Amino acid sequence: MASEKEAALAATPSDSPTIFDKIISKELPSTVVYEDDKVLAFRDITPQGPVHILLIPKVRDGLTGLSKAEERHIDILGRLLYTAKLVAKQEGLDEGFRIVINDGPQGCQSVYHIHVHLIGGRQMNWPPG
Ligand code: DGP
Repeated sequence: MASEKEAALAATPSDSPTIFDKIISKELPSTVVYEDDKVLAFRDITPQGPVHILLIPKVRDGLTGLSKAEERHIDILGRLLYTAKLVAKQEGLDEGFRIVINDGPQGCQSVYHIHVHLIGGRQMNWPPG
């Protein structure tokens, strides 16, 4: 399997449907840890820590990545971050966690449906790679 970096460099930034649409529709199985009418949170298939969860808006509405955010997305962006905090608590990440939003090829984004990575359960390093 390609590395995350290779996958990101191979991905074409676009507004086309992504694998996450199939996860939202449940056509593709995933381990869902939180769901409401706006947000879906599920375990990442290539975890970078004991806990690695992706939080996505159920409706993408042009938000392929953070760099495409417009004023109408402010509510969903806030909701994604607030939900990440709720899920971190639910996962018992009381000692801390890392939130990541990769954007574009240099940011190592491979799926063009905005997503928040919630990673925890181990000591993080800084700076990131
Ligand atoms: P990014 O590189 O920031 O675009 O992150 C995309 C993430 O999506 C990456 O960590 C792997 C994850 N991913 C890709 N395909 C699937 C899938 O089919 N199921 C799940 N659960 N995660 C996936």
